[in-house]
Amino acid sequence: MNDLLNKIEKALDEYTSIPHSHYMDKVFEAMRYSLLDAGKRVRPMLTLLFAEAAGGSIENAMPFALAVEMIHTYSLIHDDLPLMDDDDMRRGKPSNHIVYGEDIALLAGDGLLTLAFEACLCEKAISAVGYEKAAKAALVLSKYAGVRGMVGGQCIDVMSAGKITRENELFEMVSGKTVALLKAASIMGVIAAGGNEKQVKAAEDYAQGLGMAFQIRDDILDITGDPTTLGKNVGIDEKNDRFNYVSLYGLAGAQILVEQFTDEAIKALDAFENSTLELKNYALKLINREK
Ligand code: GRG
Repeated sequence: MNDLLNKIEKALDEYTSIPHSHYMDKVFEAMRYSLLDAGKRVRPMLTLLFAEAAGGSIENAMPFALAVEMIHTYSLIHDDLPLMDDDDMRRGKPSNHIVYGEDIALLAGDGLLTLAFEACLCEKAISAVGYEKAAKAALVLSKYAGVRGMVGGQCIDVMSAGKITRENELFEMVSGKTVALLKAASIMGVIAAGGNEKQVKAAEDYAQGLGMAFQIRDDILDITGDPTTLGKNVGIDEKNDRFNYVSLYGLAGAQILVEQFTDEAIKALDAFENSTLELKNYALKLINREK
């Protein structure tokens, strides 16, 4: 695991070391400030682990792992802006706009969003997996990151503040806001490895369970978590009048759901012939995560 994390870190650094004019110094610094040496790297880990599970290599899947982490980081930068969640701390340091200003933070997010698609379709990606798989992966990423996925879920979140009180609406919001990008991460790993449709479906099902568990644990940590360990502020949902799984089931009930959704994720792994022990252990590790 640590070896994979180091490889992701090194590749993110290399991929964002792009020659540029001095007018762009600040935006590149801002992009790298939020992207590098930060975060748990859940999404790129899923891409790499699913690539291995489907019989592929870490190296060939790496451009897609970088892409999903860049999209995730852009969403965090934009989410922290005063016009969204208005949060001043992220990944253990002041949020991007606190350091670079709102204009540069917006552009740094845009820069990461678009660079992600360049990573999927760059020369290295094409020579690793070929045009067809690279295009398929880019399509999956665009679908799950956009209005059909993460952006759609975020729209429900923004438009529904104080209004959602039913579980089916909450499920729809979380399936977009949090689950969709985890699905993209997992499916892209299978695609990069040349996996079959059954494996694509299994990766999707695993991410559905893991993503629900991940978000519900996030809701719990928003109440019980330590801001220093988490690297972000707590009490955000209450501040923003957001209904979540803890409002619905209480802390203990929500933790039971975390375990149930994790079980569902693990069951989906039966579709793979190669060992999926690391994916299983990864899901189990996230059940009691404190950050
Ligand atoms: C399009 C203007 C515009 C904004 C998009 C889509 C979006 C903003 C924000 C959604 C991002 C968000 C807060 C999703 C919730 C998912 C979640 C639990 C994120 C935290 O992920 P971790 O814990 O974070 O993996 P690290 O820092 O470890 O990577």
